[in-house]
Amino acid sequence: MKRTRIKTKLAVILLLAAMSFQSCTSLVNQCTDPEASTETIKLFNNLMELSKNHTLFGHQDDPAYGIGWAYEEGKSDCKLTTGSYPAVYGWELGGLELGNPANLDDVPFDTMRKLIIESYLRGGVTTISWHEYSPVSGKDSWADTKDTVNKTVEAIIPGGSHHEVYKQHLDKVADFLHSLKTSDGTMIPVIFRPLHENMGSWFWWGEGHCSADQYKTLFRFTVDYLKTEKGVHHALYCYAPNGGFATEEDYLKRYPGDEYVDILAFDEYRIKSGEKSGKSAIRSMEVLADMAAVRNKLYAFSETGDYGLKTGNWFTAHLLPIINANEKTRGISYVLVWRNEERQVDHFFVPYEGHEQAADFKKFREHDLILFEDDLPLNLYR
Ligand code: BMA
Repeated sequence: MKRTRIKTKLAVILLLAAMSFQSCTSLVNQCTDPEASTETIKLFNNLMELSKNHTLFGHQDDPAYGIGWAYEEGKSDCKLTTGSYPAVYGWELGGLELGNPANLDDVPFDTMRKLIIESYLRGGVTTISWHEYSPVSGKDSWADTKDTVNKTVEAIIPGGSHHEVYKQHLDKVADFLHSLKTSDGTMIPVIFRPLHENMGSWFWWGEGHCSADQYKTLFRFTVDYLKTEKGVHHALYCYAPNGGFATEEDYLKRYPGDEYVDILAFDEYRIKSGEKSGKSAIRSMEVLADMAAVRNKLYAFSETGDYGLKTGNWFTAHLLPIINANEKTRGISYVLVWRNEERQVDHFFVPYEGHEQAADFKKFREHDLILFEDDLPLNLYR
């Protein structure tokens, strides 16, 4: 049913596209990077179009490992329970900057690259986060953030004592991004989401550890350096503070600026429909919807999930009603839940095969609003 409806919609879209072809053959670049690659521009434009009626579903590390398996060709907890891979794949770079062969969650970067290329060829979307080890102490991004002011940001922005080390870290990120290409040399677009959850203080770039100006300087430097110095032109930039903001003013406190952000997003966990947490998430999406509309940006729910799925039917009874609450919430381009990691008790966010919420998750996939990879009505890069 769902697929037939989507295909009918696609036929209408194609017809309209064909009708307007003569008057509209040039590609309009709405990304912040004036030199964005064709595929990146198309990804942005297609997500803009799709998000009018749909929300793509994403899962962190999806084809790498799940509950009871790891690194098995073609496997995915999403696919095992719903029949399809997710439409969006989250990946994490933490550790790359140290020259490690695998990230902080033991995902080898070579495998990550291979899985990113494969998912791109299937039509999926890549989003990348970076829990960067401190360029000052070399410790992980959570270290020395409790009860102390961690001055890493001050030290790594231009003029700071460790600015050169930060640049070396970015060089490694740029090298990895440049390696994401198909056999014909097409660069694979990525949604890069650095310096996230910055309104809390659990990471060294968090609110308690730097001024708003220092944070903005760091974000801007990061984007400028990747684009201008390193020639990265296949990235969309996502700004994703933790949730809980109720006004545009709150959201903009550490916002680096419209020229630096393609996707306005936020992270918020353990949301329950009808409760304070659910209402707060709806409010945050409404704020983003209003801001995105006037700025011509995408908006997204960049991280969420119910740790260990303790809440019954979380996908259809909580997540879905929240993102389906009204026209503004429905406009989010994608929602991503975190990883299924069996080495930590209850550290999973999508049901695995045999889990009691597998049927509910399948029902979630079948909703018209939600798109998994097999439901995508068009190639996002064409
Ligand atoms: C956190 C947890 C950690 C992980 C980190 C980076 O939320 O999943 O186990 O190391 O994200 O992926």
